[in-house]
Amino acid sequence: MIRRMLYVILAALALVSASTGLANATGETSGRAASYIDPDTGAVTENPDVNPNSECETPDRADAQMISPVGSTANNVHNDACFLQRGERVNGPASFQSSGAGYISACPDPDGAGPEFSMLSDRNGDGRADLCYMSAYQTTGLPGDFEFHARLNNNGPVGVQLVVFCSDVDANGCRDETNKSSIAIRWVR
Ligand SMILES: [Ca+2]
Ligand SMILES: [Ca+2]
Ligand SMILES: [Ca+2]
Repeated sequence: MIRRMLYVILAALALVSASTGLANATGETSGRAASYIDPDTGAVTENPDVNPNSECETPDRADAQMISPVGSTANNVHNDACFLQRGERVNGPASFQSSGAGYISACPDPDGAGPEFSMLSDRNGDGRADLCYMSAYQTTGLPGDFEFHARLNNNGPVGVQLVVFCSDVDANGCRDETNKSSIAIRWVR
C-alpha cells in the first residue's frame, strides 16, 4: 500500500515536472534529466531491493530501506543521475535536492583535484544537508563517469525521503527548474 502510494507520488511528480531537455543560451544542459537508485551490486552498500538493471535508461525510483544506526551511514542509498540526449550522457551542472525524511550524506567532488566542484548545504536551516550542487558530472576515470552521484542516509525518524535531481545552472536547487527527475526512499525500522 505504502509502496503504491510512493509510485502515485512519483507519477504525480513526473506529470508536474515532465522533463523538457531543451537547450538554451544560459548553459542549461541539452539532455533530459534521469535519476535512479543504484543497486550497488557487489559493494558493501549493495541494495538488493533495487532492480539489478536500474540505471538512467531503466530507472528504479522507489526503495524501502532500514534506517541507519545513530551516527552511522551503514544503510545509505546510492542515488545516481544523468542527462540523456539521443542515447548519450551529456553534462550538467546539476543538483540533488532532498526533502522529507533523511539527508544527503555524500556529494563528492566530480573530478577530484580538477576544476569542477560540488557544494553540500543545508538550505532550510534544519541542520540536515538537503542540497548537493555539482558543477559537472563525474570524470574521475572510475566506474560511474558521465553520471552524477549522491548518497542519502537517515538516522531516524522513519518517513519518506524525496530527492529531486535537476539541471541547475543557478546552483540554488530544483524548485525553479523544469528539467528534473525524482526518486523516493521509504525509511523503515
Ligand atoms: Ca574538483
Ligand atoms: Ca536542511
Ligand atoms: Ca535552480
